[in-house]
Amino acid sequence: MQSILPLPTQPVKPGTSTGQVFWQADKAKTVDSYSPADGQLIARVHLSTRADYDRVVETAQAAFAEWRLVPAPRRGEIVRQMGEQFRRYKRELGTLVSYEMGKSLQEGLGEVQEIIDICDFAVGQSRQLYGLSMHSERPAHRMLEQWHPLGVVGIISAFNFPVAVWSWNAMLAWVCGDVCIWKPSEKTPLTALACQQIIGDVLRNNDVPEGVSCLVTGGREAGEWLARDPRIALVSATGSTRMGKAVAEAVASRLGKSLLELGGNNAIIVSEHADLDLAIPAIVFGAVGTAGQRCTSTRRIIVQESIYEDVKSRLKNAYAQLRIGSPLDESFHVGPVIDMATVAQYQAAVNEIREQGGRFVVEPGILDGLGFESGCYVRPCIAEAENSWPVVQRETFAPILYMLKYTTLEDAIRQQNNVPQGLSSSIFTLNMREAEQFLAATGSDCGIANVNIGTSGAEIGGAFGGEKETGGGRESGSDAWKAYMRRQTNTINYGTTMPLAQGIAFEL
Ligand code: UN1
Repeated sequence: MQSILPLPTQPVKPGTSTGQVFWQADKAKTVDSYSPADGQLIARVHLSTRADYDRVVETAQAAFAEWRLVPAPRRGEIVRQMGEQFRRYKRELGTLVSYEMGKSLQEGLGEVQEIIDICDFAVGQSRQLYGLSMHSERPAHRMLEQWHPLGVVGIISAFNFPVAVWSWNAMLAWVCGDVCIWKPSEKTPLTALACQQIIGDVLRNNDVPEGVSCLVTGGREAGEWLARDPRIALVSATGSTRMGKAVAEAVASRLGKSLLELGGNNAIIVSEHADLDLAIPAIVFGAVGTAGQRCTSTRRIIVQESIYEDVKSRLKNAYAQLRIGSPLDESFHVGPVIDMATVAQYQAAVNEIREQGGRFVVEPGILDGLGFESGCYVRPCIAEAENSWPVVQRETFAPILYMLKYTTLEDAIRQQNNVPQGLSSSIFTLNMREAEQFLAATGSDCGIANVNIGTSGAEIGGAFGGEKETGGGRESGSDAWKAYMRRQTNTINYGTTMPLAQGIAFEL
């Protein structure tokens, strides 16, 4: 399997993308990347030291002073060229994502497609960094708002979307005039380095200042450097709620800005008016895609009691057809989870479900033997459960689907909302009243609410993120770009008098 890609044989250095600045990375310490597909060590990446980090930030700050002067459409043109590079290397990068992270090759390619899509989006956005203009209450005055570049943006990304989530942040931040320091997950450092290489030529060819795109490697500590550092104007963090709370607290204590995209506990409501031919494949892909490790993965289905048994037997049939195996072999539907720690979490959740009295509709299990040597392959399973159980209330990043029952739609919506997280949700119904109730202010409380499609696989054009413990941030499309800029309100007096607002008289 190692021959699929030309993987580095020597430890790789993090740093800036054009390679002009090399960090004195700690040669004694490396971030080791193992493929969950076959358990092999596929790369050693030097760990950034605090001194490296400081050099990165200084270089980034100097780059910001220049980059913010480049006209936004010109910055967009550079991002357009990056999109071309990702088109060129889609197969190679998608394969590496699949190999390093474990998601199926199709999903690895899909992830690179998300990068290409956000590049295209950001190019258009570069000519649409619009501010409003207002009518002043004073005569011969004009009011408007402008959006200016913000500064250095720190991007903390998770293993499950090792490259796409970075691009949602970075491509927008760049057209907005910011510079980026990326700290990828320590579980997937190689895909991050590959991205830096892929855009390196574009940065060099366009004489982009060194430091516009930086990479630091490390775990929790490196994340804390970014969160605590007042030189980082915005910290955009994707990952667990626990991580997000720590980042939010550190950033808030210095009154910095954070953009959080944290855990989900996403449900699909299946009404008696659903078209089950649509619902079943959506549920299965949502629950087992990326081996249940998307923040948008379907974790719960809430099924109307009159069709509950029918849905159960259809899901049993569908799960029986699932083929588990190497993510790089396209005949398999489900690849491994990221590592043994995740397997342990899966097992702990399975035990807890049994202790609570949950019944498995599709049995769990850990696979071993030929093809499963990494120990990271688990069986997607379905358990009949209660929404209130602690195990159902928390996000287990594994392919475990909970089946819940409802009588009235109000009850279904109550169950759907009754979890700490608020990322994605959907309803399957052909009844227009039910669909609208679900989307109403009294309906789903999530950042994403869909009708007749699943919870995962959001397009980049919409604002992506969620409420409650999901963190409230919005990335990607719509007006998410505003988080990467600072807003300035301007009032201009072009008259010959000095009237005060609110009608205040102040005569000298
Ligand atoms: C994530 O899991 O952090 O909506 C992002 C989806 C993908 C992105 C998921 N487009 O499933």
